[in-house]
Amino acid sequence: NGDSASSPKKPFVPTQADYQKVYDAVAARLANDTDYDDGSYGPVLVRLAWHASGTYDKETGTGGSNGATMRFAPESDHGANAGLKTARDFLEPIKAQFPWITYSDLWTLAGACAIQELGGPTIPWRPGREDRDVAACTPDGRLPDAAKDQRHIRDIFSRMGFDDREMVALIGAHALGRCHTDRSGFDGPWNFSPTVFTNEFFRLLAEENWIQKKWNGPKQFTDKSTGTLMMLPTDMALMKDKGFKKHVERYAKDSDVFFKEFSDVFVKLLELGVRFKTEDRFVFKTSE
Ligand code: HIF
Repeated sequence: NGDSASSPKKPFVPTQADYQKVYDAVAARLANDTDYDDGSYGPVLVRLAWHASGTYDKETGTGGSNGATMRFAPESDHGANAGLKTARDFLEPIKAQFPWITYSDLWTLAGACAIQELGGPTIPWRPGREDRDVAACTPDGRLPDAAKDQRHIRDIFSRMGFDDREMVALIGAHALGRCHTDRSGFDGPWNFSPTVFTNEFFRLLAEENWIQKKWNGPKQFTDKSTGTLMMLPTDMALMKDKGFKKHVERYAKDSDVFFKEFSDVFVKLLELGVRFKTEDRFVFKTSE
């Protein structure tokens, strides 16, 4: 029969082991390329995965992590996406090494990898996203504006299908990374260890004294004790709103609860707008 003759032409169907190889390649690049920002590309990879997913609109089913349409203008030029070319370029050698993975799977896998490699919870992940062309780019204005308040947070994140608790849990990811004046206009990190995933964002938000920063830039807040940390107006809004504040206090007190609830909601974020063929998710092994 023709089985053996035709088998070399069979399409390559990647297994969990193949995706683990992609994970390992991203993790190795993170470990080797430490000459960037605070020593890691991890935070900007998390931001790429989130901005690729957070365009989802549950009413129309448009946007979300399917598509990877941020490869194209106009979406790549949306103000909210400033600086994310750095993250996309970082992943190009990985895409070249594993050409079978879609960009949309790669960007979300890299976000999950970064959370795990920076000491966060495991982020179970599944493949199945398809890349789309420029026609699928979402309109500008779907991602949040940091200058706004709790009403805006609820508007934007309920459009994606999240409730209050999930919104607060997600925003704990601002433990990672920093703001850049040449990207968003804001400046500085949220805590003292911006390359380690912790519940510090909540502890500092709840316990520090935050005052408005005196400068020529957009309105942001700084900690009274050192003047080196920052909070965005949207971060501060979590303390002004009763429905949000109770979760801030819960997460500030209990890192385990935050890790568990963050993992659940980040998995949900990375899957917005995707029709998967499989229920099963992979749990990637974190590097040593
Ligand atoms: Fe961010 N976010 N984010 N964000 N974000 C920035 C940076 C990061 C918002 C605004 C900003 C989430 C929600 C919101 C990360 C991850 C997540 C910056 C600075 C701004 C202005 C960009 C720059 O100048 O480089 C707003 C208004 C949000 C809704 C309230 C998510 C929950 C926290 C969904 C999320 O996961 C990460 C990581 C960074 C750091 C990027 C870096 O380059 O270090």
